[in-house]
Amino acid sequence: MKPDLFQAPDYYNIDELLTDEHRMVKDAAREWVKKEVSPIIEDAAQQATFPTSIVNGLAEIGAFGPYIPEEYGGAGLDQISYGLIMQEIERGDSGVRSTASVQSSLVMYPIYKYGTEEQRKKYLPKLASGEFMGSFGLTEPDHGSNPGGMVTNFKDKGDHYLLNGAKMWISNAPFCDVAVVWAKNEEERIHGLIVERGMEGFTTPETHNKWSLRASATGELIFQDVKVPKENLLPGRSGLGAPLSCLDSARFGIAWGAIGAAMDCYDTALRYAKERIQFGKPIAGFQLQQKKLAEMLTEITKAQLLNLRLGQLRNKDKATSAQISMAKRNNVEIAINIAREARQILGGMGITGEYSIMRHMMNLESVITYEGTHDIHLLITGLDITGIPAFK
Ligand code: TGC
Ligand code: FAD
Repeated sequence: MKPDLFQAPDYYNIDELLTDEHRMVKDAAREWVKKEVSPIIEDAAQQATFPTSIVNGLAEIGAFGPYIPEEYGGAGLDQISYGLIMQEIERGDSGVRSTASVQSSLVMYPIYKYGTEEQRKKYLPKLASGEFMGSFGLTEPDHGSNPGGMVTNFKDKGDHYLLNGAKMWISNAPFCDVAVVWAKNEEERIHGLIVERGMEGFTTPETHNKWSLRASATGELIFQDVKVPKENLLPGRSGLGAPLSCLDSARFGIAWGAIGAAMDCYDTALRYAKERIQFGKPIAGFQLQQKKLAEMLTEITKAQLLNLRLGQLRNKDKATSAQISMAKRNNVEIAINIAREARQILGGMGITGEYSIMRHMMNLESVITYEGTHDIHLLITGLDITGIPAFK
């Protein structure tokens, strides 16, 4: 792969709107990605392996629990810092950002928000340091967009719960030490349970042959009569709203992350277009290529502003789920379109692993599907503006 010469586009001087702490956090993550992710990520993706060597670094830049309070091992940062870290990591690779998103928003967040003090103390510091890796089990083979229909269930057996069922498409599953699993009790009410590797009857087979997110490990969570101690239930909230509130946090991180991937594609295409000579001049001098580059930068700039405003609202706890959906949907769509246009600017070179664009493009096919598909987010906006649900 070519050396990482990334220069971030910032057409509207958005950096000026950030605090010193935001800039410090962003720069540290950017430098770390250049040094530790860029040199190894193409090989990891080609070989379809999760690069375990980056776990410690992710913990050091605060990517595991950026907004979790420091007393539990988190970085104690605000939502904009969280977004900036996700943006920089996904600039390197969406799969690496996935690992951080799941660990932070889908494992640490529910334990912090809905767990007991004992659960927080037991799990959060280890998750923040990367000693423990976590996964989040909501999706099932027959229940993806409609998680409320889940059939994974647990029964009260007096001194423990007995868990049965299966989750599919689970990021980090093959190597997770703990899984936050959503299942129905005997009254059909959804609860979160912390399941630990080593519990009898709990297995995590890996999903192979993916053409997307190849540097992220995906798998299943299978529960066959797993005895889960009663103290592993998350008592703070039940019902579908509990896992969906975790998705709000993860979707917010994706809205920022996708812009990172888009920025990398734009920057790569711009540099290539200035250097590549055809018909006696750089292809950047042709109007058709300028149209592509100008439109990419316009969309990136609009999405950066959307993210910043959403971050300000999140900092005041005022962002609605529907606002987060709009940003996730818009930003992933513009990122995937930018990746496709950027790939064309590179011509044949665009399909090789010499450049990051094709990898981003393939990764974004997962990003536009997970955490709520593109169409589901549109329906969430539709519901918000009309008051009429069109899901069923
Ligand atoms: P609905 O009846 O609308 O809602 C059920 C209850 O939930 C409440 N609620 C929310 N609460 C908090 N945050 C949200 N975003 C919420 N959205 C809804 C709602 O108020 C209600 O509460 P209550 O008290 O009245 O019961 O539910 P529905 O069954 O009609 O479904 C709505 C729909 C389709 C929007 C929802 O199911 C949905 O978002 N589906 C998409 C599923 C999804 O996003 N799955 C993601 C799995 S995790 C993942 O992909 C991780 S990838 C990680 C990575 O690698 O980066
Ligand atoms: P389906 O729900 O079957 O949808 C298929 C198509 O039908 C989509 O286009 C969808 O938009 C459309 N559709 C569905 N319902 C409607 C409707 N009401 N109206 C209109 N169109 C509709 N899940 C987890 O729980 N944890 C994870 O860590 C996780 N990681 C993932 C990692 C990867 C790489 C991938 C690909 C997925 C991951 N997922 C995870 C699962 C992901 O959230 C689901 O794939 C996603 O929610 C969609 O579910 P589905 O694949 O079953 O598609």
